[in-house]
Amino acid sequence: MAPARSNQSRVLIKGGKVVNHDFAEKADVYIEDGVIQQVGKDLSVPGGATIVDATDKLVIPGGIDTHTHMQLPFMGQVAIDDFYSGTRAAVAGGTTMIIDFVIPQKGEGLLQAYDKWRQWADPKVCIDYSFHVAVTWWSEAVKEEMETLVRDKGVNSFKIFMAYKDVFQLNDTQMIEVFKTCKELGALAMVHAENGDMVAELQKQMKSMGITGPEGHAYSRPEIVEAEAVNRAIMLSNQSHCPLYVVHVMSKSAADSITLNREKGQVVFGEPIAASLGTDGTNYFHKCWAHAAGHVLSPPLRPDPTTPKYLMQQLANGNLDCVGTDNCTFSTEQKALGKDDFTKIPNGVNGVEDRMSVVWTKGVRDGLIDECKFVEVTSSKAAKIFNLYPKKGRIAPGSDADIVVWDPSVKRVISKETHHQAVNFNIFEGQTVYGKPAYVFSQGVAVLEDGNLRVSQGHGKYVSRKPNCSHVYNILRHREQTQKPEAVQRDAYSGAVADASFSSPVGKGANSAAGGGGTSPRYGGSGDENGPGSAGRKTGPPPGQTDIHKSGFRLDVSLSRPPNQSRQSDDDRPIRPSSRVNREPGGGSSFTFG
Ligand code: URQ
Ligand code: ZN
Ligand code: ZN
Repeated sequence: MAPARSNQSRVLIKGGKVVNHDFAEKADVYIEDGVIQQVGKDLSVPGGATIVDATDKLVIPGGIDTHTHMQLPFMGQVAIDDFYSGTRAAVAGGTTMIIDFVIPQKGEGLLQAYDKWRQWADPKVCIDYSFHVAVTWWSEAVKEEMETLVRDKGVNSFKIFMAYKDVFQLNDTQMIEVFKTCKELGALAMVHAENGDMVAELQKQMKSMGITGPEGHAYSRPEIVEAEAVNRAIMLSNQSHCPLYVVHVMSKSAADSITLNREKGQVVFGEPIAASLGTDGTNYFHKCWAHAAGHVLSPPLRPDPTTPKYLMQQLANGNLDCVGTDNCTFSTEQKALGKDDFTKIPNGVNGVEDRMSVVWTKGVRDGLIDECKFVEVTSSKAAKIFNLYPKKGRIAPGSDADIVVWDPSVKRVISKETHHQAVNFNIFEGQTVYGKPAYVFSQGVAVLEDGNLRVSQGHGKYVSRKPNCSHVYNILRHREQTQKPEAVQRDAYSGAVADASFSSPVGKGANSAAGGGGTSPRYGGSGDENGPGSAGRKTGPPPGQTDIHKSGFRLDVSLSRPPNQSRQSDDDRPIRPSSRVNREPGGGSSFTFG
């Protein structure tokens, strides 16, 4: 006998305007057992359904926050918003799913870390959630665990840190291994893009200059340090045929790097966050230490006050994709661990509660995006990129009943005094924002009713995500087939070959820039001035060859006419390379000798 269905599981949302990323229409929505059953006008529904009046409101897919760190152990502290307070605050702001991060310590098993994070989250979450997994070290064991996570745990996204030197940071060689593995598994690679070595150097410089306040955080991580890493990560991933998702895009330069690479056909997605859309880095120069430190996250907010609008414009025109928050909150007391040294201020800020209102205010109300684009950047695009669509991110029959009845007319002033987060600071303090949820449904259950929270711990479920997301991989797979490099079939070279033992007559000192030990044979050196073939020989060319160094011509390989070639009138003159510069695809250049 099927259990009696409570009328709670049957809800009819009437009189609203349904807004999806691609279309908006006046329509009613009927939910039963956690799934959207019907969308349309004059619906015929079973008796006993709960009626929700959505007149003058929008009925939108629940927000998806692609980037949170609830109760993250980091920099000697644990983020103060945990999986309960953090997801409760998410509901208050209209978000019905978060994708958080499992971040193993270097050397810690990825599966062990995954299990630990599941144990933290499952009993507490108020809404559905999923996990990205960070790769903070590399070995064959890590590769094997990535395979297991994709096959058995529903993970389809892995994050690399290019910053936090000696803590989470990977080098290029390790990054390439992760990208290759992601590609083999059909998983999306994500990156925290900052040049961590340059950050470490600039941090030292700032402290040597006596700059210990939060302004030092901004000075030590300028935009170029973010943009360089974005460009490098895109090159490394796409050369590995792996798609890339750049988390927390914080600057114009980083956004421009993504745009430029996308125009060249690279597969890269960009995620601005509520913080970079809603405020800026002038706060690091505030006279109140707690205020300035409360804005410390990495990459930092940018002192250029036009950055938020610029990033919103990139969302509007599709150069950037979806909005996360990087919600990783530390109280003022926790931030005060860095009161004398900015490098010790735990990095992270709030956002999970205010994300949707910030995007509505700075985007829709300010005329940069419309309501469909609002749905796209706060929900649908994230669902597509992380292979959740249309289960999540759409109001349509068969989709999960994760629904928000959005009131666009409401106005409020953001404050730590009234927000639902556990943290005692809010980076949007005092800002007037528009738009707020009147009702929120999670799995068809009302978790916010008439503005009142009705959440319960553990209600949320972990959502598995399959690999090989077509939205992410189709073009790369297609390109790999259609643009496969092929060896050129040619007759074997039959001419003379240079004397491999020839050692460059260049003096010892000239090689120090090559990192010591002389130059490699490939570049005309012997790898060591006393390398093979040079024993007992005075410097200079082998017998019968022109001493090119006397003539002022420099070649990095020795050229000689094939022995069978007859002498020519200009034989006593040095051989001048006829050089032609070929522009390689991608803008490099190479010399070929004619
Ligand atoms: O870097 C991150 O994404 C984590 C550690 C949160 N902190 C931050 O400053 N962004
Ligand atoms: Zn990060
Ligand atoms: Zn993060």
